[in-house]
Amino acid sequence: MFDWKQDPHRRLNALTGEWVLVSPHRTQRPWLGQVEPQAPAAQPEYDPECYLCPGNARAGGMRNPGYASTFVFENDFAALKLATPVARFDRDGLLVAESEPGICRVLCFSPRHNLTMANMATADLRLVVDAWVEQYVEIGSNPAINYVLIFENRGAMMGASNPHPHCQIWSNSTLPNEVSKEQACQAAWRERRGNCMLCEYAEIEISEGSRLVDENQDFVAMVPFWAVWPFETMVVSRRHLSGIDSLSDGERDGLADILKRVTARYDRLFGVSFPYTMGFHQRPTDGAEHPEWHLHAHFYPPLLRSATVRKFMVGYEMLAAPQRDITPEAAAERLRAL
Ligand code: H2U
Ligand code: ZN
Repeated sequence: MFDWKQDPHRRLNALTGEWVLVSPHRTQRPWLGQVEPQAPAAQPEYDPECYLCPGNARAGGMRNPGYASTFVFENDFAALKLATPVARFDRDGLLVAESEPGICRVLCFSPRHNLTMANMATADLRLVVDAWVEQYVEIGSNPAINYVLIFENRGAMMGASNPHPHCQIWSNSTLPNEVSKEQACQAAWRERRGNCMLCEYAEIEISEGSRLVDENQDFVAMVPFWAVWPFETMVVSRRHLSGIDSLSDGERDGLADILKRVTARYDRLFGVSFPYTMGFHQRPTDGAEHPEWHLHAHFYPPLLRSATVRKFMVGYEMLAAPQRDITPEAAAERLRAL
């Protein structure tokens, strides 16, 4: 008899159409590889060296105002710029390049250097949600911009340049790869079944329960059936919404609450400020309605078995397909218990 808890198998990611290899029996293997440095000790409330703290100087000579809640500024090292001339290069369909206009901003969640989503007050996180909505709408209304990606790199392990609570917003005119895969799968689903894929998926997760991590009246958080990262989670709105701009007043509070719940569980898992990359997937801002899109957030945390041992995406992952050891159900059970 095949044992889904123990025997190797692959699972389909319905959102991207890609497969992930699950090898639960490998969790027992020893580790003599790289050990990550322990996260630095507690941070001060204000760091005179921090380029995100209120009143401090940034690179390029700008100075932050003495802000009191959230603060948005144009990224001084923007990866994309609006004033990019149109250009296209194509040599025999093999060497193909295109100019790409865009807008990049940084959003500070709080003036306090030492806070994180997990330990911010829910009312203050709600102000962050409001700022996300405002940015999504404002940047998305630019005719040159068709996709707005809001994402947070948390922790040095995930490449965050600074512990000060902040996220980035990168927006551009074409659909980025990950978004494009999710759009194709959601659109095909809607075409075939006349329904929203993530509405149906969330219902299955709620009724099965084995991968649920947390929930409130507006959102559910689960380790997705097809999770790649050991403690990956996905936060999905209960109501069918194509974008963050359709959240009701109550749902904005609900989003703040679920984000705090999920990140607080993460922090309790290994007793450290948990590193991750998180971000929102939602409808492109190309003016179309996009009923196939269902607002959700992905959390991709790198830690595997302790605060100092991380998952590497190398070898088989780089050359073949992503692979995980601990099952999504086992990961969800641990997060649920915290
Ligand atoms: P990360 O921690 O996710 O790298 O985000 C920090 C961003 O802040 C990064 O994109 C920008 C970097 O370009 N930045 C400024 O815009 N001004 C500065 O003075 C330093 C960093
Ligand atoms: Zn700071």
